[in-house]
Amino acid sequence: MTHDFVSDLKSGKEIITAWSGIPHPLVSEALLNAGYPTVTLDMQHGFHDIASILATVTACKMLGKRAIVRIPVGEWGTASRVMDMGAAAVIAPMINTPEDAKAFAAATKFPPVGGRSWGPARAILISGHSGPDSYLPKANNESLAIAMIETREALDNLDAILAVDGIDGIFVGPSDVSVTFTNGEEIRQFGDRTIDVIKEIAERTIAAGKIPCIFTFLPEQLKLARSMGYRMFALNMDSNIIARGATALLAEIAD
Ligand code: 3PY
Ligand code: MG
Repeated sequence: MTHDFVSDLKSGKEIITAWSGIPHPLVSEALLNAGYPTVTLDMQHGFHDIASILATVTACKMLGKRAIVRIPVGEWGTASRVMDMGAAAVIAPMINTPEDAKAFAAATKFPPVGGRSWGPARAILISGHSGPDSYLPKANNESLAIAMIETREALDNLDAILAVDGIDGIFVGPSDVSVTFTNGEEIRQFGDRTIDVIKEIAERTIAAGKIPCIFTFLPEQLKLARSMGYRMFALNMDSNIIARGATALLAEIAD
């Protein structure tokens, strides 16, 4: 049985995704073995590419789990390709306008919601459907298109973005929110100058009936976001987790 985190999220449950920028499936395997229900493979700032996505989606399936992919900015063709490879969800950064959101939904959802081109032989295999006739009517509902809100322009357009058919959730990037809302003056995730923005995005996303998601670095940030209503969280990333583990280990033997 493959764990279906998409229906968990859609039914109101909370999900913590591992976050991977190191483009090797063994790293994601280690994180999934630690207990995360899914892993997000980052092609924007992490170093995953199409080859590592293909290999890591397979590794996830081997462990009975599905993967999420964050695509680079504006790469709608890549959104379709990772869906074809069997990603269960796609996160698109820097969605600033309803036009961005429509292009993203068009790449990830089949008609009548979007315009995703047909070619999901491998996605059918990974999703466990018996064939095209079973996959086609379910694919749009069994996948997630998640739009990142990270700028003032995006906040100004939030209601229009939330109204786009096919956009299932909103993902807040607190680093970019800090940089853009302070006009480059500070990088302080969950800082005093942006905390109200983060709260407002959750409220408006929940009011629109969509899934509020966010990146966090620290457990206390995750708990704060949870108190605001967020339901999907990244909690730090593979490279930092390795570095923190190494630092803690070395500290244990230091004089
Ligand atoms: C941000 O915080 O800006 C992100 O994109 C999280 O990865
Ligand atoms: Mg960002």
